[in-house]
Amino acid sequence: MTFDIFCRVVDNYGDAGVCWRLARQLVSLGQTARLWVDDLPTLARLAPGLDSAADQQTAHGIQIGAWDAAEQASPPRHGVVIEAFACQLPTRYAAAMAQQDCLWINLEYLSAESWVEGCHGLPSPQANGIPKYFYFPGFTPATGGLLREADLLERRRKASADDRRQRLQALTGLSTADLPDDARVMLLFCYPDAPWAGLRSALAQHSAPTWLLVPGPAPAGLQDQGALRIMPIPFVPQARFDELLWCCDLNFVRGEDSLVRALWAGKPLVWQIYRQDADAHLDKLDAWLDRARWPTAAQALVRAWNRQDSAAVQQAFTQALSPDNWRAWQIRANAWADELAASPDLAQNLLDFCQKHRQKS
Ligand code: TRH
Repeated sequence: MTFDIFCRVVDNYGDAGVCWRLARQLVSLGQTARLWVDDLPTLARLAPGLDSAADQQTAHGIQIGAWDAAEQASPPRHGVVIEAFACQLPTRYAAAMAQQDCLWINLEYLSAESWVEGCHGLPSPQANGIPKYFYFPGFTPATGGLLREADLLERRRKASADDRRQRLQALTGLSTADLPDDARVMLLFCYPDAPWAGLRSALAQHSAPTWLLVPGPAPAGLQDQGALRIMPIPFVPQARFDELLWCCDLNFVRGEDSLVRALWAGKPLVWQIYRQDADAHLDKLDAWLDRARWPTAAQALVRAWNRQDSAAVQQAFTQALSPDNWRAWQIRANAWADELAASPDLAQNLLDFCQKHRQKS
């Protein structure tokens, strides 16, 4: 099948990150993928080697087109058109879809809320004469699932046998010879409003040393203190982002795609969810925490992190790092990754969904 994926970058990296990952997955499943994106420089940060100025190019088997060029393009005959995150297709292109007998999918944002199960896969009638199907990623078999490459957990297992210092050095350029044996390595990938002062206090006073890896410049004021060392690192290509997560004992992640990758790492993680109006994101966070079933202190840490409450972060983090809580958190994180991996991944589910619809029509 041919998949045309449309992506508008609202901000940050997640919109392009999810679409690029999905396109790569579909190609690896033997499908044809075209990706139309309105912000090539952002995509090129995730996939170095792309030409940020080219209207058309092919990379990793994916045809990549600038958004403006899509207005002149034809939808693929009997193909699938994926509108990522309700990004609104170009008018002329959308008008041509019925004649080309396309299947129209709106790929939604990830949510752990239970209503998602009831809405996943539902059609909604559209002005161009064909229905648009809502496709919800999610954490249960009644949803569209989570993106996961077929060999991901096997690659993770193999990487765990490698020397961490060497892996980290090769990936980030950090000189890791003086990484203490008993140090914890943590990644801090968060939004600018994260209450990092609480994290700094908890780690500075902790009995074991911590190396905190910060992609890009660290927030002003987040400096070495006590047992804590701050290590700015470069942004790694998306294809190697998992390796970075695997090197760490705990990953602070954000948005959508880095959350899913940190889940597959099978390690403790702290998620900073993308903010929504009227604090709607806090309900989404609670729904996710219900499924995560972290130890109580780890749950309190995630809530405090998302409420910008530094004092509560310091207290909960200190508790979450106590030997019993830490062990319980590690065990649960690993078990949850295995539980989630028992379901088919999002790209395979999507392909099955489209093939079923094609057979019916
Ligand atoms: O960057 P994000 O916050 O992106 C988004 C957007 O804000 C979007 O509008 C919003 O809707 C969505 O979140 C929920 O977080 P995310 O989704 O984790 O995307 C980050 C991407 O960057 C992900 O694909 C991983 C990648 N990445 C790298 O490839 N290398 C790196 O070094 C780092 C730190 C990240």
